[in-house]
Amino acid sequence: LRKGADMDVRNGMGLRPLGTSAAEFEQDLLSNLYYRRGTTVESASTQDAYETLALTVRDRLAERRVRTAAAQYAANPRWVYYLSAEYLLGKQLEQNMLYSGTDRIARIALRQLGLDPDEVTALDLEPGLGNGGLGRLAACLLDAMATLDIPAVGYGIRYDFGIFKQDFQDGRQIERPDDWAFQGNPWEFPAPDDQQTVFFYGHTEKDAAGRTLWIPGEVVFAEPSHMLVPGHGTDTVNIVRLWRARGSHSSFDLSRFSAGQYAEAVDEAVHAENISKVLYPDDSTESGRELRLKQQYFLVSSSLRDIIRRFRLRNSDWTDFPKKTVIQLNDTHPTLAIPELMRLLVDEEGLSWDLAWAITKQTFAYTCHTLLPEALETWPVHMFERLLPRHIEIVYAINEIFLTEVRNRFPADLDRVRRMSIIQEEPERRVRMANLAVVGTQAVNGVAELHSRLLADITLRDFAELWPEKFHNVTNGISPRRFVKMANPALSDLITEGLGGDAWITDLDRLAGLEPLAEDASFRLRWREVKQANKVRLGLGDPASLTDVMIKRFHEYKRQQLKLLHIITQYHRIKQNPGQTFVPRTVLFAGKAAPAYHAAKHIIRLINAVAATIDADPAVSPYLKVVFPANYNVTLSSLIIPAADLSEQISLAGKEASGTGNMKLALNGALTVGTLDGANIEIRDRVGADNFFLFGLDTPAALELRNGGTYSPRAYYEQDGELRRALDAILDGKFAGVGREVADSLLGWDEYLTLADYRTYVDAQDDVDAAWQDTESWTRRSILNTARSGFFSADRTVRDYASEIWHVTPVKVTR
Ligand code: HBZ
Repeated sequence: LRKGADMDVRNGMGLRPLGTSAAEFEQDLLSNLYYRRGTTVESASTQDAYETLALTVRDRLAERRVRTAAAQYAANPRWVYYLSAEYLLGKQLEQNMLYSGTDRIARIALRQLGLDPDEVTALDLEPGLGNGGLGRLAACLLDAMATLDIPAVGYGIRYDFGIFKQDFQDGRQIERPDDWAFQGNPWEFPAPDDQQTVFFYGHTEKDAAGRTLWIPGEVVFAEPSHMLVPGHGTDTVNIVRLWRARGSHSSFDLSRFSAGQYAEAVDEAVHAENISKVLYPDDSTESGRELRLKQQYFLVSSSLRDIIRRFRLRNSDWTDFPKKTVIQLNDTHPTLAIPELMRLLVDEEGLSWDLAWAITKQTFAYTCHTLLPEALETWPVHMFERLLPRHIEIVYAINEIFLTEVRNRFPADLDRVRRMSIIQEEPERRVRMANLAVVGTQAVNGVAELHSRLLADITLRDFAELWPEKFHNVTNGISPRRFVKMANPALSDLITEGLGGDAWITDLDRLAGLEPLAEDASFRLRWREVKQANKVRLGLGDPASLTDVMIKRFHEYKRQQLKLLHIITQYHRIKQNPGQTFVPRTVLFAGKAAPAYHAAKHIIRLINAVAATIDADPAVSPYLKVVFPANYNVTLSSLIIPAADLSEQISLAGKEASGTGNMKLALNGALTVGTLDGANIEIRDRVGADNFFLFGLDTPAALELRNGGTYSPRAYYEQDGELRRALDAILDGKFAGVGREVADSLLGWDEYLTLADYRTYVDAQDDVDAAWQDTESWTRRSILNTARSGFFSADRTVRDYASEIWHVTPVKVTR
């Protein structure tokens, strides 16, 4: 195919354009069923029907994809390459029907063929290739980049097993493998021609000319495939390219084969394929695993070779590389890209070290997603040098130049040099990936205002003192397509009606136009009706009860245990006051704990035990219900978020980098009860303090209390009768004898100051109950939450990256 042909490629190739009517769609379904699945409608299984539907929808985006590739190639623009070990893309079918405008005709066509659209679409699975917020953010940013016509490619790993499936057995979390692509994945385009080779292990040597050679000990192939990333309301269709590990042919051991050891002969190939076998659950106990480091290098090496291949299609001068390329590192997981680009430029391309270093630093940018010091990735030097013997030399060389700069700026400040070194010396030599990421990039950003400030003031303070201009804030955002339009169609229709058009879907600030409607009683009534219908859709029972949701990964800093203490307090109040009425609440938890995170798993088990106790108590259950559906994922979030009245964002101030669930819930009209943490602060600033239930210590107060050395959780326990009662109930085994570990940990050390925030939290919840009783006022506040949350669109986030960090401009795809 001639590159750069800027025309309707189908016509140019004599292909028939795909029709936009239901009848034409039906014809294409039949044709795909026959030619792609080799069957007919009479004998097709539901799986056949599903795959055929997927292909027929996909075909309708293919032409836009071809035109996008041609237009982007012709423009030879500056590209954004997003490197991320995780993507939580969510189900593809519904998205691609929406983005290709085929939702309605596809359903009609299926029915015409005697197929049940709901049964067929139910087979679409979610690729769970990520853990939580970081992975979903990557997907939201790709969506926004395509919507804004930014030439971009996402790079990631095609894990055979995504994030584990969560089940409960006797209230305990158990994990099952997520074999998501077992039946095949119809959304994927294989691209075997672009296969890359990745090396590991071995040693280095100097050749006669003094150049360093890496003699690797293992060779693995990286096989790419991609999924489409369509923009909304534009013709741009970008891609996310995912790599899968394949054993090399040379690893087929012929001598063993000849010796009759047939299966053993492929051992090495099988071993190599483990690299992309499974997504690591976010868990500090995994951080020593060599296979994880191998995964990271596998992603980085194959992606960089692909980026360079693409650069060379239109360019030849290396000094142009940073002009045409910006590589965004999604956390430290892809930070090996920095020494890898140095290696490629110096060892393979023969550039001078200085030129290579200048190019490298200009090319990369780094996004940090944490504040927890223990979450900053480090790797043992001995493991690093065994796996990547050339890269450790390059890291040492980078470190030497860097530390010279530090010494020059801060003479005689040995402690600073020790803190900033890319190599940690004590208690064990380790490579500090965040330090490497800051040193090797032109921009570093946090993901909410507070987070970016704390990065510069605390976590990365030494670096911000050295290079203040490097530090930025880009507040996270979410896709309004996925989390409003698709997740909440009823609310979307009402908004569109209220605003007199659907331009808000790609211009979320227009939601401000809803403000006057908050004063319109009939609009408020319809707003409530939508919320109620969403509760019914979720299947929670009484839609009049206040739906209180806490949906996120389980972590002690997020403080699900604080919510639990409030629930137990409310349980006691109801038990103690028979005959009194209470605001009926349904509390919904959802989320996974890392498999080896025992403290988080104890909290899960206790929630399930409390839920059962309440459920079995007829005096309490009319007013309080706790539900905990298993296996939280993007699909489940899309059902829960539109039904929520109250959003729990109760992390200890200074711990949650941003949060994005908080944004999704506010946009869908939930009011927040929250601390001054992460993006909660920006949400409250925008929706207004009257429409947000604030409680708890702020960051300076939390730091002071924690670091003051005098914090005594037991003192709070002794002073507060309701708190004591709640903890005693757990200690006394009132909830099936479960959860003593949780109470012990809170009374012993309480790392995240749960007991210190208990009283203001319970008081804030009393304010919530009071506010809920004024239905009209609550609805007004709900509407204002939506109307004032347009800022949290991922489109705004991407515009911020584009202007502040990437310096890229759109490439419009025309017909
Ligand atoms: O990234 C989250 C932050 O906790 C959250 O505050 C923020 O909104 C979000 C997007 O910026 N971080 C994660 O989700 N982190 C991970 O999932 C993770 C995965 C693998 C790891 C470490 C962390 O090894």
